[in-house]
Amino acid sequence: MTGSSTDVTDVGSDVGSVLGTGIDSRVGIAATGTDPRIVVDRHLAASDRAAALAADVRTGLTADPKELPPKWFYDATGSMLFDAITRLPEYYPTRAERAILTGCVQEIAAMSRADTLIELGSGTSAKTRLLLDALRHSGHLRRFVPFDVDETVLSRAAIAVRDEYPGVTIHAVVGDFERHLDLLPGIDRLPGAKRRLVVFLGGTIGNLAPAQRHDFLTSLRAQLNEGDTLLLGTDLAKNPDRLVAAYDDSAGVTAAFNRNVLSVINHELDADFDPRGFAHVVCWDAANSWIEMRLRSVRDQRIQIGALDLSVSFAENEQMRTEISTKFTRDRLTAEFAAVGLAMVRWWSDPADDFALSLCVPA
Ligand code: AVJ
Repeated sequence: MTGSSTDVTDVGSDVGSVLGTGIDSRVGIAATGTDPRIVVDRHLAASDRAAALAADVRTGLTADPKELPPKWFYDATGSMLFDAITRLPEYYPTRAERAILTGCVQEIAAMSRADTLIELGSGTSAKTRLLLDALRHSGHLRRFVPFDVDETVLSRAAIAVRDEYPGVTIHAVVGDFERHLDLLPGIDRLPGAKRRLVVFLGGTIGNLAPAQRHDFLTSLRAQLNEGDTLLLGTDLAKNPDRLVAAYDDSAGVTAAFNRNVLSVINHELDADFDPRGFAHVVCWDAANSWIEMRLRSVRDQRIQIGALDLSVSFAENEQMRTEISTKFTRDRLTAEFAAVGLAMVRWWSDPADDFALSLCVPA
Protein backbone atom coordinates (compact mmCIF):
# COMPACT_ATOMS: atom_id res chain seq x y z
CA MET A 1 0.00 0.00 0.00
CA THR A 2 3.04 2.24 -0.27
CA GLY A 3 2.27 5.70 -1.52
CA SER A 4 -1.48 5.39 -1.16
CA SER A 5 -1.39 7.07 2.24
CA THR A 6 -3.90 9.88 2.23
CA ASP A 7 -6.46 8.33 -0.08
CA VAL A 8 -7.07 4.96 1.41
CA THR A 9 -10.11 4.34 3.52
CA ASP A 10 -11.75 1.18 4.71
CA VAL A 11 -13.77 0.33 1.64
CA GLY A 12 -12.14 -3.06 1.30
CA SER A 13 -8.89 -4.94 1.29
CA ASP A 14 -8.28 -4.46 -2.42
CA VAL A 15 -8.77 -0.74 -2.23
CA GLY A 16 -6.01 1.74 -2.52
CA SER A 17 -3.26 -0.34 -4.05
CA VAL A 18 -0.85 1.70 -6.06
CA LEU A 19 0.69 1.10 -9.42
CA GLY A 20 4.03 -0.45 -8.66
CA THR A 21 2.73 -2.48 -5.78
CA GLY A 22 -0.56 -3.57 -7.24
CA ILE A 23 -1.90 -3.73 -10.70
CA ASP A 24 1.27 -3.29 -12.73
CA SER A 25 2.56 -6.70 -11.77
CA ARG A 26 -0.53 -8.34 -13.19
CA VAL A 27 -1.07 -6.33 -16.34
CA GLY A 28 2.53 -5.80 -17.33
CA ILE A 29 2.68 -2.04 -17.03
CA ALA A 30 6.23 -0.79 -16.94
CA ALA A 31 5.69 1.53 -14.01
CA THR A 32 8.85 2.14 -12.08
CA GLY A 33 8.31 1.67 -8.40
CA THR A 34 5.47 3.24 -6.53
CA ASP A 35 3.78 6.35 -7.79
CA PRO A 36 2.05 8.61 -5.29
CA ARG A 37 0.09 10.18 -8.15
CA ILE A 38 -1.81 6.99 -8.96
CA VAL A 39 -4.20 5.21 -6.62
CA VAL A 40 -6.29 2.23 -7.63
CA ASP A 41 -9.49 0.98 -5.98
CA ARG A 42 -10.21 -2.55 -7.10
CA HIS A 43 -13.81 -3.70 -6.63
CA LEU A 44 -13.68 -6.43 -9.25
CA ALA A 45 -11.23 -9.30 -9.52
CA ALA A 46 -10.66 -11.47 -12.59
CA SER A 47 -12.54 -14.26 -10.79
CA ASP A 48 -15.62 -12.01 -10.42
CA ARG A 49 -15.58 -11.41 -14.13
CA ALA A 50 -15.41 -15.14 -14.87
CA ALA A 51 -18.25 -15.85 -12.44
CA ALA A 52 -20.41 -13.07 -13.92
CA LEU A 53 -19.84 -14.33 -17.47
CA ALA A 54 -20.67 -17.88 -16.42
CA ALA A 55 -23.89 -16.73 -14.73
CA ASP A 56 -24.95 -14.55 -17.66
CA VAL A 57 -24.28 -17.30 -20.19
CA ARG A 58 -26.12 -19.94 -18.21
CA THR A 59 -29.11 -17.68 -17.68
CA GLY A 60 -29.13 -16.33 -21.22
CA LEU A 61 -28.68 -19.60 -23.09
CA THR A 62 -31.29 -21.46 -21.04
CA ALA A 63 -33.86 -18.68 -21.43
CA ASP A 64 -36.53 -18.61 -24.12
CA PRO A 65 -35.82 -16.67 -26.26
CA LYS A 66 -32.07 -16.92 -25.73
CA GLU A 67 -30.20 -13.73 -24.99
CA LEU A 68 -26.67 -12.56 -24.15
CA PRO A 69 -25.81 -9.22 -22.53
CA PRO A 70 -23.71 -6.84 -24.67
CA LYS A 71 -20.99 -6.29 -22.09
CA TRP A 72 -19.30 -9.54 -23.11
CA PHE A 73 -18.37 -8.28 -26.59
CA TYR A 74 -15.37 -6.45 -25.24
CA ASP A 75 -12.36 -8.73 -24.91
CA ALA A 76 -9.16 -7.55 -26.65
CA THR A 77 -10.51 -8.55 -30.08
CA GLY A 78 -13.94 -7.07 -29.37
CA SER A 79 -12.45 -3.76 -28.22
CA MET A 80 -10.35 -3.66 -31.39
CA LEU A 81 -13.43 -4.37 -33.51
CA PHE A 82 -15.39 -1.67 -31.69
CA ASP A 83 -12.57 0.75 -32.39
CA ALA A 84 -12.83 -0.14 -36.08
CA ILE A 85 -16.62 0.40 -35.90
CA THR A 86 -16.09 3.97 -34.68
CA ARG A 87 -14.24 4.71 -37.93
CA LEU A 88 -16.84 3.18 -40.28
CA PRO A 89 -18.60 5.59 -42.64
CA GLU A 90 -22.00 4.28 -41.47
CA TYR A 91 -21.28 4.58 -37.75
CA TYR A 92 -21.89 8.27 -37.07
CA PRO A 93 -22.25 8.36 -33.22
CA THR A 94 -18.57 8.59 -32.31
CA ARG A 95 -17.83 11.37 -34.78
CA ALA A 96 -20.99 13.26 -33.92
CA GLU A 97 -20.28 13.12 -30.20
CA ARG A 98 -16.68 14.24 -30.68
CA ALA A 99 -17.81 17.18 -32.82
CA ILE A 100 -20.40 18.24 -30.24
CA LEU A 101 -17.92 17.95 -27.40
CA THR A 102 -15.29 19.95 -29.27
CA GLY A 103 -17.78 22.78 -29.57
CA CYS A 104 -19.10 22.80 -26.01
CA VAL A 105 -16.28 21.56 -23.83
CA GLN A 106 -15.25 25.03 -22.66
CA GLU A 107 -18.81 25.77 -21.65
CA ILE A 108 -18.92 22.47 -19.76
CA ALA A 109 -15.74 23.41 -17.91
CA ALA A 110 -17.13 26.86 -17.11
CA MET A 111 -20.51 25.53 -15.94
CA SER A 112 -19.15 22.64 -13.90
CA ARG A 113 -16.06 24.39 -12.50
CA ALA A 114 -15.02 20.82 -11.69
CA ASP A 115 -11.70 19.95 -10.09
CA THR A 116 -12.33 16.22 -10.54
CA LEU A 117 -13.24 14.43 -13.76
CA ILE A 118 -14.86 11.04 -13.21
CA GLU A 119 -15.18 9.06 -16.42
CA LEU A 120 -17.39 5.97 -16.50
CA GLY A 121 -16.13 3.59 -19.18
CA SER A 122 -12.81 3.63 -20.96
CA GLY A 123 -10.66 6.61 -20.15
CA THR A 124 -8.13 6.64 -22.96
CA SER A 125 -10.10 8.35 -25.69
CA ALA A 126 -9.66 11.64 -27.47
CA LYS A 127 -12.82 12.82 -25.71
CA THR A 128 -11.16 12.41 -22.33
CA ARG A 129 -8.36 14.71 -23.50
CA LEU A 130 -10.83 17.32 -24.66
CA LEU A 131 -12.42 17.37 -21.22
CA LEU A 132 -9.15 17.29 -19.30
CA ASP A 133 -7.72 20.09 -21.47
CA ALA A 134 -10.76 22.31 -20.93
CA LEU A 135 -10.81 21.68 -17.16
CA ARG A 136 -7.08 22.34 -16.97
CA HIS A 137 -7.53 25.55 -18.92
CA SER A 138 -10.22 26.65 -16.47
CA GLY A 139 -7.60 26.29 -13.75
CA HIS A 140 -9.56 23.93 -11.50
CA LEU A 141 -8.44 20.47 -12.61
CA ARG A 142 -6.79 18.43 -9.86
CA ARG A 143 -7.88 14.86 -10.33
CA PHE A 144 -8.93 12.25 -12.86
CA VAL A 145 -11.01 9.24 -11.81
CA PRO A 146 -11.31 6.68 -14.61
CA PHE A 147 -13.83 3.93 -13.80
CA ASP A 148 -13.84 0.76 -15.89
CA VAL A 149 -14.34 -2.99 -15.62
CA ASP A 150 -11.12 -3.61 -17.49
CA GLU A 151 -7.98 -3.11 -15.42
CA THR A 152 -5.75 -3.14 -18.49
CA VAL A 153 -7.69 -0.29 -20.06
CA LEU A 154 -7.56 1.60 -16.76
CA SER A 155 -3.83 1.18 -16.30
CA ARG A 156 -3.17 2.50 -19.76
CA ALA A 157 -5.43 5.49 -19.15
CA ALA A 158 -3.89 6.19 -15.76
CA ILE A 159 -0.34 6.16 -17.05
CA ALA A 160 -1.10 8.24 -20.15
CA VAL A 161 -2.88 10.90 -18.11
CA ARG A 162 -0.16 10.89 -15.46
CA ASP A 163 2.44 11.54 -18.15
CA GLU A 164 0.47 14.15 -20.09
CA TYR A 165 -1.08 16.10 -17.20
CA PRO A 166 1.70 16.78 -14.70
CA GLY A 167 -0.39 18.45 -12.00
CA VAL A 168 -3.16 15.87 -12.04
CA THR A 169 -3.47 12.91 -9.69
CA ILE A 170 -5.27 9.76 -10.80
CA HIS A 171 -7.61 7.69 -8.73
CA ALA A 172 -8.55 4.70 -10.88
CA VAL A 173 -11.52 2.52 -9.97
CA VAL A 174 -11.95 -1.03 -11.25
CA GLY A 175 -15.65 -1.74 -11.14
CA ASP A 176 -18.90 -2.49 -12.93
CA PHE A 177 -21.00 0.66 -13.36
CA GLU A 178 -24.16 -1.32 -12.70
CA ARG A 179 -22.90 -2.62 -9.36
CA HIS A 180 -20.19 -0.42 -7.90
CA LEU A 181 -21.25 3.18 -8.46
CA ASP A 182 -21.78 3.59 -4.73
CA LEU A 183 -18.05 3.00 -4.35
CA LEU A 184 -16.98 6.01 -6.40
CA PRO A 185 -14.57 8.05 -4.32
CA GLY A 186 -16.44 10.94 -2.70
CA ILE A 187 -14.83 14.28 -2.10
CA ASP A 188 -13.85 13.05 1.36
CA ARG A 189 -11.46 10.65 -0.36
CA LEU A 190 -10.27 13.15 -2.94
CA PRO A 191 -8.07 15.66 -1.15
CA GLY A 192 -8.70 19.19 -2.36
CA ALA A 193 -11.78 18.20 -4.36
CA LYS A 194 -14.94 20.28 -4.23
CA ARG A 195 -16.80 19.71 -7.46
CA ARG A 196 -16.88 16.57 -9.54
CA LEU A 197 -17.91 16.22 -13.17
CA VAL A 198 -19.11 12.68 -13.93
CA VAL A 199 -19.14 11.81 -17.63
CA PHE A 200 -20.66 8.79 -19.33
CA LEU A 201 -20.10 9.10 -23.06
CA GLY A 202 -20.50 7.06 -26.22
CA GLY A 203 -24.20 6.37 -25.86
CA THR A 204 -23.50 3.28 -23.76
CA ILE A 205 -26.47 4.08 -21.52
CA GLY A 206 -28.57 3.05 -24.55
CA ASN A 207 -27.45 -0.55 -24.05
CA LEU A 208 -29.40 -0.72 -20.78
CA ALA A 209 -33.02 -1.85 -20.79
CA PRO A 210 -35.43 0.74 -19.37
CA ALA A 211 -35.56 -0.72 -15.85
CA GLN A 212 -31.77 -1.16 -15.74
CA ARG A 213 -31.36 2.39 -16.98
CA HIS A 214 -33.64 3.71 -14.27
CA ASP A 215 -31.65 1.83 -11.61
CA PHE A 216 -28.38 3.07 -13.05
CA LEU A 217 -29.52 6.70 -13.10
CA THR A 218 -30.94 6.34 -9.59
CA SER A 219 -27.63 5.13 -8.16
CA LEU A 220 -25.73 7.73 -10.15
CA ARG A 221 -27.99 10.46 -8.80
CA ALA A 222 -27.46 9.17 -5.27
CA GLN A 223 -23.72 9.74 -5.70
CA LEU A 224 -24.02 13.36 -6.75
CA ASN A 225 -23.67 16.14 -4.21
CA GLU A 226 -24.70 19.71 -4.73
CA GLY A 227 -22.08 21.26 -6.99
CA ASP A 228 -21.43 18.02 -8.90
CA THR A 229 -22.49 17.72 -12.55
CA LEU A 230 -23.25 14.85 -14.89
CA LEU A 231 -22.52 14.81 -18.62
CA LEU A 232 -24.28 12.07 -20.56
CA GLY A 233 -23.90 11.16 -24.25
CA THR A 234 -26.93 9.66 -25.98
CA ASP A 235 -27.75 8.64 -29.53
CA LEU A 236 -30.95 10.16 -30.90
CA ALA A 237 -33.90 8.68 -32.77
CA LYS A 238 -33.70 9.19 -36.53
CA ASN A 239 -34.46 7.61 -39.88
CA PRO A 240 -34.46 3.81 -39.29
CA ASP A 241 -32.51 3.14 -42.50
CA ARG A 242 -29.58 5.14 -41.21
CA LEU A 243 -29.82 3.45 -37.83
CA VAL A 244 -29.85 -0.02 -39.33
CA ALA A 245 -26.91 0.84 -41.62
CA ALA A 246 -24.91 2.03 -38.60
CA TYR A 247 -25.26 -1.45 -37.07
CA ASP A 248 -25.04 -3.45 -40.31
CA ASP A 249 -22.10 -1.87 -42.11
CA SER A 250 -21.16 -2.98 -45.60
CA ALA A 251 -17.64 -4.00 -44.56
CA GLY A 252 -19.06 -6.51 -42.05
CA VAL A 253 -17.14 -5.16 -39.07
CA THR A 254 -20.23 -5.01 -36.84
CA ALA A 255 -21.11 -8.57 -37.87
CA ALA A 256 -17.66 -9.70 -36.71
CA PHE A 257 -18.10 -7.70 -33.49
CA ASN A 258 -21.47 -9.37 -32.88
CA ARG A 259 -20.11 -12.90 -33.50
CA ASN A 260 -17.13 -12.14 -31.27
CA VAL A 261 -19.27 -12.78 -28.20
CA LEU A 262 -19.32 -16.44 -29.28
CA SER A 263 -15.51 -16.52 -29.40
CA VAL A 264 -15.38 -14.93 -25.93
CA ILE A 265 -17.60 -17.74 -24.61
CA ASN A 266 -15.48 -20.34 -26.45
CA HIS A 267 -12.26 -19.04 -24.90
CA GLU A 268 -13.45 -18.25 -21.43
CA LEU A 269 -15.99 -21.02 -20.86
CA ASP A 270 -14.56 -23.79 -23.01
CA ALA A 271 -17.47 -23.76 -25.47
CA ASP A 272 -17.55 -24.96 -29.07
CA PHE A 273 -19.54 -22.30 -30.94
CA ASP A 274 -18.76 -22.12 -34.65
CA PRO A 275 -19.12 -18.35 -35.25
CA ARG A 276 -19.84 -19.07 -38.95
CA GLY A 277 -22.91 -20.96 -37.83
CA PHE A 278 -24.52 -17.67 -36.84
CA ALA A 279 -25.63 -14.74 -38.99
CA HIS A 280 -25.62 -11.09 -37.94
CA VAL A 281 -29.16 -9.66 -37.72
CA VAL A 282 -30.10 -6.01 -37.09
CA CYS A 283 -33.67 -4.78 -36.49
CA TRP A 284 -35.20 -1.45 -35.59
CA ASP A 285 -37.81 -1.80 -32.84
CA ALA A 286 -39.93 1.32 -33.33
CA ALA A 287 -42.17 0.71 -30.31
CA ASN A 288 -39.17 0.64 -27.96
CA SER A 289 -37.10 3.06 -30.01
CA TRP A 290 -34.09 0.77 -30.02
CA ILE A 291 -31.85 -1.09 -32.40
CA GLU A 292 -31.53 -4.80 -31.71
CA MET A 293 -28.58 -6.92 -32.71
CA ARG A 294 -29.16 -10.63 -32.82
CA LEU A 295 -27.37 -13.79 -33.90
CA ARG A 296 -29.40 -16.18 -36.06
CA SER A 297 -28.48 -19.84 -36.11
CA VAL A 298 -28.07 -20.81 -39.77
CA ARG A 299 -28.75 -24.51 -39.03
CA ASP A 300 -29.92 -26.85 -36.33
CA GLN A 301 -26.98 -27.19 -33.98
CA ARG A 302 -25.99 -28.23 -30.48
CA ILE A 303 -23.35 -26.31 -28.51
CA GLN A 304 -21.37 -27.62 -25.55
CA ILE A 305 -20.27 -25.15 -22.89
CA GLY A 306 -17.61 -27.15 -21.08
CA ALA A 307 -17.09 -24.92 -18.06
CA LEU A 308 -20.83 -24.88 -17.36
CA ASP A 309 -21.36 -28.55 -18.08
CA LEU A 310 -24.18 -27.33 -20.29
CA SER A 311 -25.41 -28.37 -23.71
CA VAL A 312 -27.67 -26.02 -25.65
CA SER A 313 -29.48 -26.57 -28.91
CA PHE A 314 -30.32 -23.96 -31.52
CA ALA A 315 -33.00 -24.55 -34.14
CA GLU A 316 -32.36 -23.41 -37.70
CA ASN A 317 -33.20 -19.65 -37.87
CA GLU A 318 -33.52 -19.33 -34.12
CA GLN A 319 -32.50 -15.83 -33.06
CA MET A 320 -30.69 -14.76 -29.93
CA ARG A 321 -30.59 -11.09 -28.89
CA THR A 322 -27.09 -9.77 -28.13
CA GLU A 323 -27.63 -6.01 -27.78
CA ILE A 324 -30.19 -3.26 -27.60
CA SER A 325 -29.09 0.28 -28.38
CA THR A 326 -31.75 2.79 -27.40
CA LYS A 327 -32.28 5.97 -29.41
CA PHE A 328 -33.61 8.90 -27.38
CA THR A 329 -35.46 12.17 -27.75
CA ARG A 330 -34.82 15.24 -25.67
CA ASP A 331 -38.24 15.04 -24.05
CA ARG A 332 -37.79 11.44 -23.06
CA LEU A 333 -34.39 12.11 -21.49
CA THR A 334 -35.67 15.16 -19.64
CA ALA A 335 -38.46 13.04 -18.18
CA GLU A 336 -36.17 10.14 -17.26
CA PHE A 337 -33.75 12.53 -15.55
CA ALA A 338 -36.56 14.24 -13.66
CA ALA A 339 -37.86 10.86 -12.49
CA VAL A 340 -34.60 10.23 -10.62
CA GLY A 341 -34.04 13.77 -9.33
CA LEU A 342 -31.77 15.12 -12.03
CA ALA A 343 -32.36 18.45 -13.77
CA MET A 344 -31.09 18.85 -17.31
CA VAL A 345 -29.51 22.30 -17.37
CA ARG A 346 -28.02 22.21 -20.85
CA TRP A 347 -28.42 20.22 -24.06
CA TRP A 348 -26.14 20.16 -27.06
CA SER A 349 -26.62 18.30 -30.32
CA ASP A 350 -24.94 18.32 -33.72
CA PRO A 351 -26.54 20.19 -36.63
CA ALA A 352 -28.13 16.99 -37.96
CA ASP A 353 -29.52 16.16 -34.48
CA ASP A 354 -27.87 12.75 -34.65
CA PHE A 355 -26.44 12.68 -31.13
CA ALA A 356 -26.71 14.71 -27.95
CA LEU A 357 -24.88 15.64 -24.78
CA SER A 358 -26.93 16.47 -21.68
CA LEU A 359 -25.56 18.31 -18.68
CA CYS A 360 -27.44 17.52 -15.49
CA VAL A 361 -27.31 18.63 -11.88
CA PRO A 362 -29.02 17.24 -8.79
CA ALA A 363 -32.54 18.66 -8.72
C1 AVJ B 1 -20.65 1.96 -27.56
C2 AVJ B 1 -22.32 0.59 -26.70
C3 AVJ B 1 -22.89 2.70 -27.50
O1 AVJ B 1 -24.63 0.73 -28.96
O2 AVJ B 1 -23.82 1.93 -30.57
C4 AVJ B 1 -21.63 -0.37 -31.87
C5 AVJ B 1 -21.87 -0.44 -29.29
N1 AVJ B 1 -22.73 -2.01 -31.02
N2 AVJ B 1 -22.07 -1.16 -32.86
C6 AVJ B 1 -23.68 1.23 -29.59
C7 AVJ B 1 -22.07 -0.92 -30.70
C8 AVJ B 1 -22.71 -2.14 -32.35
C9 AVJ B 1 -22.24 0.99 -29.10
N3 AVJ B 1 -22.04 1.53 -27.73
